[in-house]
Amino acid sequence: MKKALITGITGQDGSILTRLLLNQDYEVHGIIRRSSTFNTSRIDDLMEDELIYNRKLFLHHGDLTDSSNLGSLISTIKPDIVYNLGAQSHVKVSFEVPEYTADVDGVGVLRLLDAIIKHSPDTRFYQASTSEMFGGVYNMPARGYTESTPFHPRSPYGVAKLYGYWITKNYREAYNLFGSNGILFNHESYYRGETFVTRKITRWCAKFLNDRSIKPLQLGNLNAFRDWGHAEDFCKAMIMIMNHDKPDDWVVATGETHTVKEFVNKCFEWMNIGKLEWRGDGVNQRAWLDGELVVKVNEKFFRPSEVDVLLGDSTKIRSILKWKPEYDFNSLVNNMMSMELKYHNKI
Ligand code: NAP
Ligand code: F7E
Repeated sequence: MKKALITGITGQDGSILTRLLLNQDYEVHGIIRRSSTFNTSRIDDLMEDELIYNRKLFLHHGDLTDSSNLGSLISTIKPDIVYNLGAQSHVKVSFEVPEYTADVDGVGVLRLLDAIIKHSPDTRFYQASTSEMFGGVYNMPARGYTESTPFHPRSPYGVAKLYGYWITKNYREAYNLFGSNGILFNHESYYRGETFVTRKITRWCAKFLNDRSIKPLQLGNLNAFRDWGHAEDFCKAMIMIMNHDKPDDWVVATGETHTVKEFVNKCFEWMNIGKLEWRGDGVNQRAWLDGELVVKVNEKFFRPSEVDVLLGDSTKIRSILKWKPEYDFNSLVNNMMSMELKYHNKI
């Protein structure tokens, strides 16, 4: 039985990856942060399953800012694979807590790598790198960003993640560590955090269907383009990356890009309650449905510097590892909206 250790197990990707690995008979260990309220809602059902089905899922307190804790976890668990998914992952928030973001998303990677080299050098290491390292319109090839496009991060989050990317490559070259970077473009699901734009929209829509008198949906930059995929497809890519015979860097993306406004329109299409009428532009954009204001821009959601366009070219992982996403933009929205409706009483 293979052992995997996941940082960020309570997050969107951590919880989805855990399900996939348990189904492949892995023993899964996860690092959780101490919190004054429960923070394991995305994996609580798996903990119950673990008792019933005798699956091997173990949670340990820890933090990417605590090297002594990481050292003792690596030396006692000696995992076959570490998936480093833990991060302060919100781009806008990274402008408010830049030093903390650098500590967790940048230096945190170094702490973990160092613990592996000292206590378990044969452990394979996956680093959750991101399309935010590319930074938007800079040098974007026509078919999208590839593994060889130069980086130009546009937020403290992107800059911190770039350190994590390079230190993983450096430990590969310097110590022969099996360390791979998955450079993942945006991926979403019903399990996405509520303050990321897709989930914020689908969640509002489910509430709106239930009560047409709720306040309008307030968003920031409606014109940003994102290459949105489904988190389940992307977590499958992580496993393929770690099962490959050599460490490498991999872009994972759908190859389609859409604006935030298109995402809103698609959700309204799914609800089948009429077409939005958009008026104005920039800060003054608003959308109306049957004469009622339903969407408006609020500048408080703008970022000091924005990544305007993201599009990924994942030819490498598609041709070498035969990865292919099951979801496209349409089926992603369908899946998120139907899950949201299914569980809307719990919102
Ligand atoms: P997420 O839902 O925000 O989850 C982040 C996880 O990191 C949570 O489990 C969180 O714990 C944990 N965490 C935060 N600070 C930590 C710390 N100091 N020490 C240990 N753990 C900490 O993020 P996600 O969407 O699943 O993304 C997973 C990873 O992929 C992240 O590294 C993210 O930056 C990266 N990424 C995501 C995307 C995407 O589109 N989703 C794309 C590219 C890269 P709590 O639950 O206690 O907060
Ligand atoms: O924003 C715009 C916003 O916060 C997407 C993280 O997982 O993916 C994610 O980062 C776009 C941006 O994701 C609102 O300005 C408009 O242009 O959902 P988001 P993100 O910043 O792309 C990357 C790949 C990661 O690695 C990150 O960890 O939508 N936008 N209005 C809004 N964004 C938010 N959050 N809220 C709004 O109201």
